[in-house]
Amino acid sequence: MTTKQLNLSMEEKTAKHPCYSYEAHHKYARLHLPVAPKCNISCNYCNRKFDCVNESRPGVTSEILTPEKALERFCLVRERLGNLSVVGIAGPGDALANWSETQKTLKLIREEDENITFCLSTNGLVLPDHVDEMREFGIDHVTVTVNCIDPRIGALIYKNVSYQGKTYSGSAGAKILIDNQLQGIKLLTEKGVLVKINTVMMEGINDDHIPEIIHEMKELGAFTSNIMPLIPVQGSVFEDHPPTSMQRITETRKKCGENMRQMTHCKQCRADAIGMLGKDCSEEFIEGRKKCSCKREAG
Ligand code: CLF
Ligand code: SF4
Repeated sequence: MTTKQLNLSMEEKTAKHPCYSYEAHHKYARLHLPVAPKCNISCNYCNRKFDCVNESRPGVTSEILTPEKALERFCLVRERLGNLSVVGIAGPGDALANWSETQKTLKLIREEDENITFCLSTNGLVLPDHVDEMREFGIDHVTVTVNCIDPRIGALIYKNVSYQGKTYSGSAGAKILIDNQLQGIKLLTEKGVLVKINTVMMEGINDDHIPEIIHEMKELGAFTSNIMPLIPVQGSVFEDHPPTSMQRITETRKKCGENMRQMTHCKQCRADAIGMLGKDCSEEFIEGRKKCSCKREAG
């Protein structure tokens, strides 16, 4: 494939993705299928009673679907929403820590629909093990949450990391996570996958480090960056940490924007979100779901 062809196909993929394209988020809908409950790391800003904070507004809990139920939901949503362009797996834990459920779901949907775009969000711990299979399943948009590239900073962010049957803490755990994130991102971008980097900005912890992260991500070929505020969650290690000010977020996005395109319209959606960003219509599809009255926007 020539560079020109690669660029063209990237543009085509992006044009209808509501997170990767600012313009698309006014026109196209995404469907999150909550098939991934387990997680293999423990972030200090997480309370595992709720959805993964790396992609979600804290304090919501999504129901878990089996792959078969997820297929049913996909068919129903596709029938009713003419503008559905993306199916995403974003928790409520880590999509790759539940790879058998994730892959089964995507396989069932691909048999039903050849064209829908697949999107996946992960903390990246086991990313290098899955890149080839992810490509086979046609996953061409992947979000990796990278909060630091320095294990000493990681030791402040991650309580522990469970990898290959052992649990690591402190900078040893953070180093395993970071090394695998970097390796996995490189493997993905080499295969033409559009990688988005989510970063939770924690004042006094990784705030001054973020431009360095984004510089490294650019070197690895990442496509876009989404810097999100820490929203302290009750019951998490960081429950008393100050929330990140939107002014700091805006300043950091501006600085990092010199290096990589910045997402500014993230809505920190729940793991079972349905519809256009900011216009969730999951209550039409999920029994007992009340319309979300939360007006909070991350960007
Ligand atoms: Fe979902 Fe995430 Fe894919 Fe989008 S969300 S898996 S990239 S299809 Fe989008 Fe929601 Fe922000 Fe995520 S607004 S939380 S960035
Ligand atoms: Fe929680 Fe997500 Fe971190 Fe796992 S990756 S501990 S679900 S915030």
